[in-house]
Amino acid sequence: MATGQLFSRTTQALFYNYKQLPIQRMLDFDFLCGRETPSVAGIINPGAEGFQKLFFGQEEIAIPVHSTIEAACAAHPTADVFINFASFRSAAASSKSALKQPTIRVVAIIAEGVPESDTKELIAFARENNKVVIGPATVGGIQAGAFKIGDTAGTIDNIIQCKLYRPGSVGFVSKSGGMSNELYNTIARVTDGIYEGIAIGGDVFPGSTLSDHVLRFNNIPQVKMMVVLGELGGRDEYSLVEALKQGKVNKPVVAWVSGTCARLFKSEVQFGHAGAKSGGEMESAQAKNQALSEAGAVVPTSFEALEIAIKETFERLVEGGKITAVKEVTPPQIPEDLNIAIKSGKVRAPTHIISTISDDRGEEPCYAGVPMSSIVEQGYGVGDVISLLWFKRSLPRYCTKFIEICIMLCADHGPCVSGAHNTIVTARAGKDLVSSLVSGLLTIGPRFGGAIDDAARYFKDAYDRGLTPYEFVEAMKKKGIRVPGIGHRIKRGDNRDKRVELLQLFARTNFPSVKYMEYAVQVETYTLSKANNLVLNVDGAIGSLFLDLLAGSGMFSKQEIDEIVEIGYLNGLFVLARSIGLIGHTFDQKRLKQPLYRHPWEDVLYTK
Ligand code: Q5B
Repeated sequence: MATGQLFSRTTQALFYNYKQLPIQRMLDFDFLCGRETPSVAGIINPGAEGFQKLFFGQEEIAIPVHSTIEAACAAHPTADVFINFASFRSAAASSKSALKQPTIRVVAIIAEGVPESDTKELIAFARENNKVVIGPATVGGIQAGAFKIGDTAGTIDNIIQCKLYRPGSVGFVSKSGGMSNELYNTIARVTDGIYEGIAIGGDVFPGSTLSDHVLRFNNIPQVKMMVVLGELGGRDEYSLVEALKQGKVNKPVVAWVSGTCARLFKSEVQFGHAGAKSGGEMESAQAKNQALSEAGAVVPTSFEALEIAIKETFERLVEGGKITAVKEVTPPQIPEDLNIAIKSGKVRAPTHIISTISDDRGEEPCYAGVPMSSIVEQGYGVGDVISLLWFKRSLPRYCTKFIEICIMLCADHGPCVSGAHNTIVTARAGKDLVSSLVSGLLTIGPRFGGAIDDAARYFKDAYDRGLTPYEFVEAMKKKGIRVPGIGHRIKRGDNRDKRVELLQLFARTNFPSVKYMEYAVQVETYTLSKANNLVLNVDGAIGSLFLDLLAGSGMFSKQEIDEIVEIGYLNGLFVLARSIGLIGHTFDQKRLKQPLYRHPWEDVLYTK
């Protein structure tokens, strides 16, 4: 690298704090310039490690993510630029750590509001160790056709328009990052373009100054002229005045200090940057412009005249044979991101999922079109939420109340049932909540709790076909199928299940019709005549009563009822309800610090 040169086409950076967009913009710039290697070698994301997928042209690449600056520098010893996207709170500490790394040569600090005392310390450390700090409060910088810091120069369209994908002959340094974009454009219009552009940042104490960069540009053979954009406030421009006076700069400098309007204000004015404050006379834009002009810089009469001053200076250099025509290249097309192309209507892409029950894209999530705020404000209960998410409609209050009763009654049935037993054993094996819960849930099926759907299917079919309970039960027996919803391990004809009685009472009081449930009761009367344990169980009660809810509420077409029964929605009630109990059993075992469960030998029949 030539003296003064900060970057090249092979420069690689470490990027501190994962920010997808500026990193992707750097990689897009690389691709545009025809770089062979990505300019971001690694990302430092404090506390996280792994890889981050990003695009390099059309190809996806995995950029290593490191949890510490030290680890990143050790892994990428040739990456000598540190781009610091830390917040103002941690920018100073992380920049200092980076400057201490022997591999890091340049540190760019993007954050605004870094305490001045911290910046001064960083500047002193960088000077002692022959390192360069750009910023704080900077957008960064760019070497055309070679390397770009973060968001410098904005969008790809702007970079192409400003011809920043290939080097020109102008070295540009500015305090303002925003104005840099403006000047990249101007310079591209009236010269052969930028060689390197740096925004030093608008703080009172910039890590590197306007004159630091002008003197550097003076040593870069490809830079034939310099453009400097200063601003009112501070005395940074006077170090450039001194350098010019001392003859340290032998290439033409076109300069403008903005903020001449400050005089129109009666009192002191603070402009956008921390350092841009109309202070004493020496710090005024007028005084600085005059001093620069007297020192030999080309200083126009106004900002509007800056473009013509740059143009004339450039043309003089061309006429004097100091600048040879730049070889124009056509940059490759950057593939457009799919989401941007879709938004602009340029392409269409098939979706992979259809969803009809909820939408979280708007201001607030909606369940079946009902916004969350309405659910809360209108006092909806869990039964209403189930109506919306399972049945995609708001059901009448007696229906949602029935759903809630089902959930409350089925939430638990003691520690001895299959599901609770599995959950308890799993929790005692030291497994976590989800594992304990699912091991219990997995027992729900045709024998335990999961007979609601089949009960609804068989009772509906038998009732709709007009079968007598006798015909129905005997036909099932012939097929070798146990009647779903009938029978219980502990409940008997003389020891009814209270849950069934409560559900029946609620439905008889509130439902317009309970024809399916009455049919199930007649089936029970017949099965009880065969054996005392063949009661209508909780699954059978819910299955038959849900048929009544579907048929009697007037909210479902016949086709919809058939579909609900066919798909099998109703076991969901038991699954949902029993999850409450199984979670409780998990907590109970953990709270009681129960040891690993081992089934006693005495309880196993060992036989051949
Ligand atoms: N027999 C539930 O059986 C159980 C018959 C039948 C015709 C029937 C059994 C069954 C259908 C599935 C069902 C939900 C396995 C139950 C629940 C949630 C729970 C659980 C809890 C909670 C019980 C004795 C004789 C045999 C059988 C005959 C039995 N059921 N015939 N239709 N349905 N039901 N499940 O007591 O001639 O001697 O060979 O499969 O609805 O899970 O609390 O525990 O909240 O957690 O073991 O309430 O009924 O009877 O197998 O010894 O049979 O009756 O064919 O006849 P058992 P078994 P035979 S609610």
